[in-house]
Amino acid sequence: MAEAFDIGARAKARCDLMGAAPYSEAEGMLVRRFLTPAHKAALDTLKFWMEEAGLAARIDAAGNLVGRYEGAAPGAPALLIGSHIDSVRNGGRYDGALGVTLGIDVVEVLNRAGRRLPFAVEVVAFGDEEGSRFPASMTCSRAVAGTVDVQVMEMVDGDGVSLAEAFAAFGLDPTRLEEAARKPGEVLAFLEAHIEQGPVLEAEDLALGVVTAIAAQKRLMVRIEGVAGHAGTTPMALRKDPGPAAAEAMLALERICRGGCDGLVGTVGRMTALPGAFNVIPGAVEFSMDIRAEVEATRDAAAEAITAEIEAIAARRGLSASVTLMQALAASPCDPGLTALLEAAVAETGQPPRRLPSGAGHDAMVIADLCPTAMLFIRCEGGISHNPREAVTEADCALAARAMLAFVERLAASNSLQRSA
Ligand code: HGY
Ligand code: MN
Ligand code: MN
Repeated sequence: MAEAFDIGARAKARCDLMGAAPYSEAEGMLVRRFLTPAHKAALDTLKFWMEEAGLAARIDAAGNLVGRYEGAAPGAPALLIGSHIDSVRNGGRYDGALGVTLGIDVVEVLNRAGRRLPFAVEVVAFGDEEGSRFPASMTCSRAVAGTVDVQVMEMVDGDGVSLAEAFAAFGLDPTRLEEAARKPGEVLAFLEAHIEQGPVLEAEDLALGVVTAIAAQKRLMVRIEGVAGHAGTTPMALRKDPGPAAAEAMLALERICRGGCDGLVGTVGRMTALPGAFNVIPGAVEFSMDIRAEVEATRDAAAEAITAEIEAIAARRGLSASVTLMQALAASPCDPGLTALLEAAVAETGQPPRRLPSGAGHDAMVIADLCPTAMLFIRCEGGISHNPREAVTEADCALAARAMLAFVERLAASNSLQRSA
C-alpha cells in the first residue's frame, strides 16, 4: 500500500507537538484537562489532521471529536478507533493522545490507497478519560456508550465551576449530553491503542502487547474531621487532629493492598489539610483513594476493609470520618474474537503477540458496554507514565500502526463478528 509519510512516527511527532502550549494549560509541563482552552486547541488541530487524512470530522454532544471515513457503502456500521485527548497534571505526551494520532495515520494510509472497507472507520478523541478536572472519569466515553448519568452535570471542578457551566462555556449544550450515545447497530467494534504504562513489554524486549482485560477500579473520597486549633498552644494529648489519623489510614490502605491478590493496588493521590496553614491544627483532612483489582470482589473487599479501618481509627482518636464512593468501574474483558484478530495482526508485524492484562483504566472498559473491544499496548520507556518522562520510540509506533492496519484488514476479511452477533 502506498505511503507518503512515516506512519506511526508522524503520530508520535504529533503527540510531541501537542505536549506544550497552546495544547497545555501550563508553561513547562503538559496539563490538558477537559473543556479548557488547551483541549479546544487540541481539538482544532486534530480536526485539521483528520480532514487532511480523509475523515469527515465533527464534535459530538459530549465534546468528543469524531472523524468518519466511510466504507464501501455509505452509512455502514463503524469500527471505532481512538482514545482520550485529556491528560493528568504534569502528564506525559502519549497517554491517550497516541491512540488518536495512530488512528489518523491508519485512516490516511487507507484513504491514500483508495481502500474502502465493508465498514466505516471512525477515529475518536474522547474529551475526558482521566477525570483530572472533575471528580468522575470517562465521562465522554460513557456518554458515547449511553451509560452516563446526566447528574454528572452537577459535578464541580476545583474552582467551583460545574460541568454544565464548563459545557456552556465551551459552546456545548449541557442538556444534550445524552445525544452523544451511539446506537449498538451503528458501531461494529472499538480498537484502542495505548502505551502500556507499565514495564512488562520492555522487560521482555517486546514492542507490542495485546490486552486481555482491564482491571476494575473504585474512586473514593475520605473526610476525617477533628477540631481546628492553635499549633503552638494546644498540647499534643488534647488535640483532635485528623492529620495523624489520615496517615494511619494511608498505612492501612498500603497494608491491605500489599496483602491482597488479583493485582490489588491502592493509591492516595490527593490529600488536603483544611484550612491548610503551618500554624493551624487542621479541622479536617480530605484524601482520595483509588483501589483496583482484576477481580471486582477483591477490589470491593479491599474497599470495605479500608472503610472499616478508617472508621475505627477515627473512633479511637475521637474524630468523625466519612468515606464517599465517587465512581466504580467494572472489570472489562476484551472480546475474545477481536483479541485473536489483533494477535494475528501483531504477529504479521513480526512481533510475538504477548497477552497481558491492563491495571490502568481505559475508554475501552466503558465502550465495552456498547460493542466488542480490543486493545493494543505499545512499549513505553521504563514503564513510566503519568509523568513527563513518558517516552516511546518511532519504531514501536510504526509497528503499532502496522498492527492496527493489519487488524482492520483482518476484520474486513472476517465475518466472525456478524456470525457471533
Ligand atoms: O487512571 C487510569 O488508569 C487512567 O490512566 N486514566
Ligand atoms: Mn492516564
Ligand atoms: Mn490513558
